[in-house]
Amino acid sequence: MAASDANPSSEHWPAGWNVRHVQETGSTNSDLVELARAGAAHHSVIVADHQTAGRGRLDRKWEAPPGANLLVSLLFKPSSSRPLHHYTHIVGLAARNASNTVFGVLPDLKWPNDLLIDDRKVAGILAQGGADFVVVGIGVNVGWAPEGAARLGDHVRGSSAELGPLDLLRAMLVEVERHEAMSNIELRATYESQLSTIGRRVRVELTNGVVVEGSAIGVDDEARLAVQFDSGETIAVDVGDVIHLRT
Ligand code: BT5
Repeated sequence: MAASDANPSSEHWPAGWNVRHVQETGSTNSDLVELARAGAAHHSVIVADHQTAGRGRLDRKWEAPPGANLLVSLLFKPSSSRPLHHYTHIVGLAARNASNTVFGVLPDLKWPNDLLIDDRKVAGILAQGGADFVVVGIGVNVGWAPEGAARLGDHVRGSSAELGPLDLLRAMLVEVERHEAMSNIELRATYESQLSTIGRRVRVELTNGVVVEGSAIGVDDEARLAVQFDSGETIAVDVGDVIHLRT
């Protein structure tokens, strides 16, 4: 679907970001991947009030009614030796910290990049890469959540209840830059220290449908989750759905 621009006159974004705000589109990720292939610059951003074909990972859907939530994609064209998966960590960490700055709510970070409140999903990330770029899309439930998920609005206190998705984005962009300024080593350490999955008992549904259970003991250089079975054997999980089990 062709994107229609929202009125940008009152919107101020941090310097260095090229933010396009649209009322409605199919998927901000699909739009930005197309723009990236056509030469869009590092730090191009598309934020939508509504997506008619919002995408999750593994061809799943991402739902949100018009105007309720943050639906945004960010383009990174790294020039350094930074691994592309670091950008998904940067966006996850930035969204977590910005939720705290704007709404006073600090969600848990679940491997690889979901944000949770009380073990319910409040945000999800979808990264799509090209040869020299990565588009990181994130949906954050601000005012609406589907059954079984969480929204920031239920946990906000005081005047920040009047703030919305674009306020969250503004704070997020500042946080993204703060994390981009970190060295690879510092970023990895920050990610691991904030990842609530480490040390938890987890159930992992692998992409081939096999379900395994064990303890999450760490993350390796490729950001794979190390899961140790009760037998002592360890596997590295690349892609999969992780559920934190209650102990
Ligand atoms: C994700 O997928 O968590 C990635 C979501 C990325 C969405 C953003 S929005 C901006 C950008 N443009 C896009 O088109 N996408 C990105 P996954 O882990 O596969 O989770 C998807 C599953 O979460 C669905 O199958 C539903 O069960 C559930 N779900 C759908 N909408 C949700 C919501 N608003 N909150 C919580 N869970 C949701």
